[in-house]
Amino acid sequence: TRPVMIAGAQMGGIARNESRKQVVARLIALLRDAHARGAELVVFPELTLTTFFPRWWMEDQAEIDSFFETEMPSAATRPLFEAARELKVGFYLGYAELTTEAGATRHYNTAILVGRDGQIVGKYRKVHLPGHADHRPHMPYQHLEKRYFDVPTDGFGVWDFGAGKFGMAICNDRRWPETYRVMALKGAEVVMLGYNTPTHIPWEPIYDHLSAFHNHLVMQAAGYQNAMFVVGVAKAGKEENSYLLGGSCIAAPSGEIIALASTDGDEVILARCDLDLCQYNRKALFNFAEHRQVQHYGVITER
Ligand code: CDT
Repeated sequence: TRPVMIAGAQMGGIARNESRKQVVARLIALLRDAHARGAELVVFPELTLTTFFPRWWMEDQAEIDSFFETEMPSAATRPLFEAARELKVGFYLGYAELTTEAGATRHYNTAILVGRDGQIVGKYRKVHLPGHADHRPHMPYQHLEKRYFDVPTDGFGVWDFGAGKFGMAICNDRRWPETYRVMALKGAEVVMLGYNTPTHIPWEPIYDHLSAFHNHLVMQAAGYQNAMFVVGVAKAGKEENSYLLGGSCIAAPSGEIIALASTDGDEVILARCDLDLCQYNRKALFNFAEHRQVQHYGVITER
């Protein structure tokens, strides 16, 4: 067996005026709680360091950029990295990244994997950016990921953590089967993802009553169909004028949920994930090399 103790650190809402320092103190408390329960790795949500700012239309670039990090670790986040190293616990952290590439400014919705030594192991930038880029003042709040973030050129990666292979995704990515399959084909045994999902989608309310169902449906199906663990962690509960879905969970290669949050606030969930289960399934029903018929899949990569 290859057990890894994986925790999800769900977070309650983060107020717009909450400082990075205040948020990092919450993250460290969750990290310590998870460590006390035996966690080796803690998954935090998407955009963990601030409120979910794409809900507001902003025109002042300095105001927009105030929600982004230009370095990681920064002065504010270094205590989290130090706590990780002290406790020997790795973590996944979502944040807004402001960077420069070949002289051009880029804004990404980013997640990093930090090893048990407190060093960054890998970085992933959100591929599927949902919402809209235009101002919709008639709605109670916006979802302006298409305005504030760039689609990256780098896609889905897989990194070693302990004895296993780990991939990262972010929120809306979890609804797309390609996300998991690409990483599974690269060997991922665990996909970690954070999310901020309003329970009411103002421009598309037809599925509001099914948001919790769809959240688990996609992650459980992905775990089963790709013979992997899926760790989905919410920023949950009331956040400013929006209500965010909770339901943080760990889905196993069987498709079963083996850890589940029961609140919509700061809460640690934990499961012992035996990564050998992934290899077992991949030698049987989901033996990709033996059973996939790629000659029939071409349309998936066409525009
Ligand atoms: N953050 C994020 O990607 N949220 C979306 C909300 C629905 S589309 C506006 C999600 O897929 O959960």
